[in-house]
Amino acid sequence: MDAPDAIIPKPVSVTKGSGAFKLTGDTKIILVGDQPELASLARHLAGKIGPLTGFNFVTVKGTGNEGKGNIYLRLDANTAELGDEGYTLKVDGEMASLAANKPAGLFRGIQTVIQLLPASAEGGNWSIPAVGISDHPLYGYRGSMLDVSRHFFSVADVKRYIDLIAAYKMNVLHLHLSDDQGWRIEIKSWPKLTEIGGSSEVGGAKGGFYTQDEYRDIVNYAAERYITIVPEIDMPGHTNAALASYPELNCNDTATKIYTGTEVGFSTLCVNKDITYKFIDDVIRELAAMTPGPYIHIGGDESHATKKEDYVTFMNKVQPIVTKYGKTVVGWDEIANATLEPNTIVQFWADEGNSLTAVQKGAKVIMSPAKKAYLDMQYDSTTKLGLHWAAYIEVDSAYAWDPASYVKGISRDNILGIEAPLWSETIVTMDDIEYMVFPRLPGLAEVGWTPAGARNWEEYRKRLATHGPRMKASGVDYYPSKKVDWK
Ligand code: IFG
Repeated sequence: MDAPDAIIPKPVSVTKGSGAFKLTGDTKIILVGDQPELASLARHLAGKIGPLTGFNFVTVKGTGNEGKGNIYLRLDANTAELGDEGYTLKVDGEMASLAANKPAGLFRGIQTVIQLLPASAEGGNWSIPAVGISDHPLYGYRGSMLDVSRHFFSVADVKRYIDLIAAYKMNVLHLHLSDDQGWRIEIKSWPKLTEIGGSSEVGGAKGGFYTQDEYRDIVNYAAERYITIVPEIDMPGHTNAALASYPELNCNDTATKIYTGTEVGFSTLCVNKDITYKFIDDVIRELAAMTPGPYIHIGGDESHATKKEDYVTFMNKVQPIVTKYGKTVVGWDEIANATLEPNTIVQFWADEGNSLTAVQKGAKVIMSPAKKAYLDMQYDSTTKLGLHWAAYIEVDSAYAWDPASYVKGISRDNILGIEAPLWSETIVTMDDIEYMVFPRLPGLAEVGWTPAGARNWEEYRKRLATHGPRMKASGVDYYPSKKVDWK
């Protein structure tokens, strides 16, 4: 299978030409236009194909008429159908030209250019096959979630994860920053949240947390890859780390114990105390101030220790706190039982009824069905890591579904996009992350990018097979599923 046929996510249209554009030590990256983002995009491209080819790609500003032997980056496509993330790529025997409406589109197109080159030096042929591509995503929200609460992961691990999902054109990383076992983000007005709440994790190791500067570093790193960070503070349930940090947050004014197990549904903030909402206001204020993205996720799942009417009261009081700080609320599907603020987004994970309620209330839905998109689900009963309460999810099952017909009554227009969560009860290292996330994530990225009518497992599995060498070249310790004839 040649490179233009093996791109993941599958582009909207690919026309193969004859010949190829040979990269040499003289190949320049020419910036056409004076938008400031062009330089950092060129640095990203050179940073990827320079080490690969051994060439030092010089970047210069130009007019687009510098002739053959160059790679052109331009932001003048002005093609409505490309939207904010679409791009066109034209490669003939003499040059390559990438164009988009917006910088994000050029960044997504650069991922395609990288996939048109061999994955490693063994490939040896530094030519980009002649091709005409026009491409743009189906959904505007295509993400993954890292649970850094059950087990804490370093800034370096999170940055690596960002690199890995950026290669498949994902544009959101949802960070599950708090839960029963750990509070992972510094809140200056409530310092014990990390001093105490960040001091442990599942299994009792030392846990950890991100200082506000480290969080900003992650946000900036993601933004350079046109990935939006969506921070989650789970509430009113999944709050033991906060309840262990501050006695006053508990209805009985007694701090709970640090929890290092993996049970769920036993904790709740004290819904009837004023200090609870002062606490939430302080947390959301500080979090919003360091989060440029539009969303703050307030969790809302598995609040089994909160009376239903108290849960509704709580959610009706908390949503305005988020919108007051200029952010849009996201919540797990149980939040649909509250009165939803006009723009609140509901993330479907398990209860189809909740998600239908959300749609009936006019909310957009993020599709994260646990039976398809939960990356902590074991591949099969022999998988050493992960859980299987929702399903065993092999590579084909994670791919062969359509968000727009998965729940009767939820159609394309109700869907903001898709997200693949990785819960970390059983996930301890970056290797564990890579083993559970790959090779399922590329398929989920395609579910978010490529229309269902253009997708089928038998065709996709052949493309995925050629990405084995790519994952290996990136040092990704992926699960070698038997469903794929790996190259
Ligand atoms: N459900 C819980 C998660 C995690 C997960 C493990 C949601 C929204 C089971 N809530 O998924 O905290 O424990 O698969």
